[in-house]
Amino acid sequence: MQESKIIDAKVIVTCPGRNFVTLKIATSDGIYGVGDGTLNGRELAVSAYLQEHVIPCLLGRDPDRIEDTWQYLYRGAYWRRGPVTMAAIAAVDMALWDIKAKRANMPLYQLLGGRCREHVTVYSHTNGHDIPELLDSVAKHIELGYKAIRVQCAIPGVPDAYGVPHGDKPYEPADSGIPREEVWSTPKYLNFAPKMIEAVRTKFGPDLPLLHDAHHRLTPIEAAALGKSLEDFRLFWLEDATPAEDQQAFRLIRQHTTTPLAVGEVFNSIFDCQQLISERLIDYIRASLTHAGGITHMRRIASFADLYSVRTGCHGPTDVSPICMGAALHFDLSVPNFGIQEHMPHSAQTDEVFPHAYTFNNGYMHPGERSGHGVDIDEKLAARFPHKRMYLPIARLEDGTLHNW
Ligand code: KDG
Ligand code: MG
Repeated sequence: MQESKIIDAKVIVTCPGRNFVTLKIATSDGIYGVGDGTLNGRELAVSAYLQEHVIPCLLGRDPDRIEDTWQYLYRGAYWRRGPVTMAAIAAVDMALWDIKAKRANMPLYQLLGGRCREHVTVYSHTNGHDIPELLDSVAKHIELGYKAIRVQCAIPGVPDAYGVPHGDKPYEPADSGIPREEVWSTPKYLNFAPKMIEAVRTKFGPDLPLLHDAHHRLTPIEAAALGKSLEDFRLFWLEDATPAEDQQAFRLIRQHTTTPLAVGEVFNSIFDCQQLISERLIDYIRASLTHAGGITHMRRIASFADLYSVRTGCHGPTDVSPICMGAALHFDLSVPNFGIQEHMPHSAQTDEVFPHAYTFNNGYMHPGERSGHGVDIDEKLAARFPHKRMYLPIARLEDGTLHNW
C-alpha cells in the first residue's frame, strides 16, 4: 500500500439535542476517518485535550500505525488512563481504524477478522411511571422486534428512580443548567425491585431475556441481597450493582448470588476490570469503545475476558455518538465472546447529523457493508447545533446525603 500521512485533524463539537465530540482525521491520500470522544457532561475537556495536546502530535504520522499511535498517546503521555485521556485516545483510534478500512476498501469488521455471527443482538430500554406502564412499554418493544429488554420503573415513595423519564419524552438524563438534584431511597428500591421484575416475568413468560440496571447505588451486601431476591426471575444480568472502582466488592456479591452480573460502563482501561475478570467476579464487561480507549483497547479487554468466559455487553446509550455505535457493531460482529449490545436509539436530529450505514431489523443490528466503520458527520448540519453546557443529575438520599447517581 502507498505511504500516507496524517495532514489534518480537527474536533467538531455539536449539540443536536445533546452534545457529541467528534475527531476528524484527514490523510495525504485523500481519505478521512471520524472517531467519537464524547464524555457526557465533560465534553469540552476531551475537546481541549485533543485540540491542545493530541492533534499537534498526530500531524505527519503514518495513519496505518494504529497500535503504535495508541501506545504513543497512552504511554507517551506519561499520565495514563482516566476518562478524558481515554476518550481522546478512543476518538483517534476509531478514526484511524475507519481510515485503514477505507484504504482497504472493506467494512471494518472484515479487517477485524471477519464476522463471528450473522448480526448483533441488541437490548432495548423500557420504563414506566408504574408497573402497568412498564408492562406496556415492554409489550411495545417486543412488538418492535427486540429480543432482550432492560426494565426500569418508578418506585413508590421515591421521587426519582434511575432510567425513568421525567415527562413524556424518551429517557435522557442530561440537562442544561447546573446538575439537577434527585432524591433516592435504597430501602424502598430493594423492597420494590423484586415485585417489578416478577410482574414482567409473569406477564412475558420464562424465555424473554430481562436486564436491569441498579446504577451504582447499592452497597455490596445490598447488591448481594438484591441478586438473591431476583434469582427466581432469572435475569440476563443485573448491571452496576455497586460503584465498581471497588473491584473486591464483587467477591462479596458473588458469594451470595447466582444472578449474572454486568459492570463497566464507566471503565476506561483493562486495569479497571483486571480483578473482576481474572477472578470471574462478573459475567459481562460493559465498557464502551468511546470510554475505554477505542477499538484497539476494547479488543484487548475482550480477548482477556474470553479467557475467563466473560462476555461483552458494550454500553450504547444516547450519550455516545452514532460513530461509537457503528464502530461497536463492527467490534460486536467480530469478537468471539460477544454477549449483547445496548441499543438506545438516537433522535432523528442526531441521526441526520451522523449519517450511517448501520441498521436495526427485528431485534438485531448490523454495521452495514460500507467501507470503514460506516458512520460520517455532516459538518454543515453539525455547525447549526452549537455546544450547550449540560450535566447529568446528582442523587441525594432522603436526608440530603450525596449518593451515587
Ligand atoms: O451518561 C450516563 C449514561 O450513559 C448512563 O446513565 C446510561 O447506565 C446507563 C446505561 O446502562 O445505558
Ligand atoms: Mg448502565
